[in-house]
Amino acid sequence: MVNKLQMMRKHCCLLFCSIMLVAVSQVFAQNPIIRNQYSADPSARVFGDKVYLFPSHDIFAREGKGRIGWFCMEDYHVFSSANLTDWTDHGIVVSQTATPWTKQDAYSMWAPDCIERNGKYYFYFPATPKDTAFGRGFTVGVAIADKPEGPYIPQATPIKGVRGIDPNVFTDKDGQAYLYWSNGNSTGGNIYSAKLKANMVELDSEVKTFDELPTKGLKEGPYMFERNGIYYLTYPHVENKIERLEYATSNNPLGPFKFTGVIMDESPTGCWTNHHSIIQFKNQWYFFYHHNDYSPNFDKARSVRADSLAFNTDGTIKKVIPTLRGIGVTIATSQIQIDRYTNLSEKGAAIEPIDTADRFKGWQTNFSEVGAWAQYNSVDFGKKPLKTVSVNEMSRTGATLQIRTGSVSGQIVAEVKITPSTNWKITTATLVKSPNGMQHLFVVAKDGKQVAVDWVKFE
Ligand code: FUB
Repeated sequence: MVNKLQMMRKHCCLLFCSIMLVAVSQVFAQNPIIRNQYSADPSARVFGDKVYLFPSHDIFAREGKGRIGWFCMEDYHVFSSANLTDWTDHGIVVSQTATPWTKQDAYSMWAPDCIERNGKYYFYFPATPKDTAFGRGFTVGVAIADKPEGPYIPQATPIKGVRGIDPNVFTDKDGQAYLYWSNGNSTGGNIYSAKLKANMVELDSEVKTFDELPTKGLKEGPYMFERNGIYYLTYPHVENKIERLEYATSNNPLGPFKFTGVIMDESPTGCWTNHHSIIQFKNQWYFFYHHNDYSPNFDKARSVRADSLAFNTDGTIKKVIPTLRGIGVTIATSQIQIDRYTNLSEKGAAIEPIDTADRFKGWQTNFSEVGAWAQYNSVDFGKKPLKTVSVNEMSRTGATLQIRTGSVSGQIVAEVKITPSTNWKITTATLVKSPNGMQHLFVVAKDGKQVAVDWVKFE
């Protein structure tokens, strides 16, 4: 009875926190796409006319709370977006203290997934069970909701027969659902799968081990999808020193699979893990993954990114080259963060954090040479003429920036004359020509005097 009451109290508290967060949290486009907290292991899903994102939630361990220097996660948030530019944080949906079977102080709520079946939403998550009868290490549980943003009610016990992490659920065209997961260590380990019963919380077959995948080096984070009759089993794998994202293909969701290629190379700056999901939304394929953008010195505090993905005519996947610009259209009247650039001149333009003590404040673009530029693609100027452009800037010497569209030498939209200052300020200039429709934006240093730009906005 006491336990039941405690659980109810925890659920109410969670619901209250979630409602509070829904009211205040809106996060924006470009990479990383989640900008109000650390986020990792993104599982993106299309439900109705929105994309929902179910990531892990990295926090920092400290004395008595998790293992210092290691992954530390106590809950999950869900995010959604209708345009892939504006992301709404719906708050905490599942936490270790509100789940009956999890070890309450394990901080091991690793990579989750979510899937819809018959109007119910099934959220799968790995965690350490408090009762070793459910297995040692990690197992996988389910929480169920009537709406993608919750509230989710965790099942009393984890799924029987699953040992490991990184659950992923795939439903085939015939309605059969499959659970995939991984279990391993730095020297190896494997990816597993089994059919799920229609209730989505019990296995319905023997567990299959994908022994045909590369055997050397850790494999984890499976993500399965089907396109034109090809089943793609995609997964992070340590082929060299850190994880890269690979895929294997088959004509059956349970294999056998044939290693087919690499989707994303290892992080050039050394983020050890990567973890991804792949969706098609409004006729475009997207690739969600993570990188330690806000925590360059500690790669267990990660952030979700997204880029477009494309296929070759033979069904193989084109390698995804990570970008800062990411996905989604940016409205010209919003604050355009040009530090999330599409391209940057080779010399005289550099990106730096605004505040190294608080990376969530974002980045700035520093211009320091004549003709240096930053290119930012897919800005929607709409149909109505715009009159001004404002630049949030700081220049000790004063400087002149040109705002152009199309190319570095394209139409000059405005010249912004910046006066010297040691503080951030907003300088506004009148447009000489109002762009319309979708344009690529260029910010060019006309005189090469030092100037830092936070954002650019049209009105
Ligand atoms: O986020 C913790 C673990 O790191 C995930 O479960 C793995 O896939 C890796 O990203």
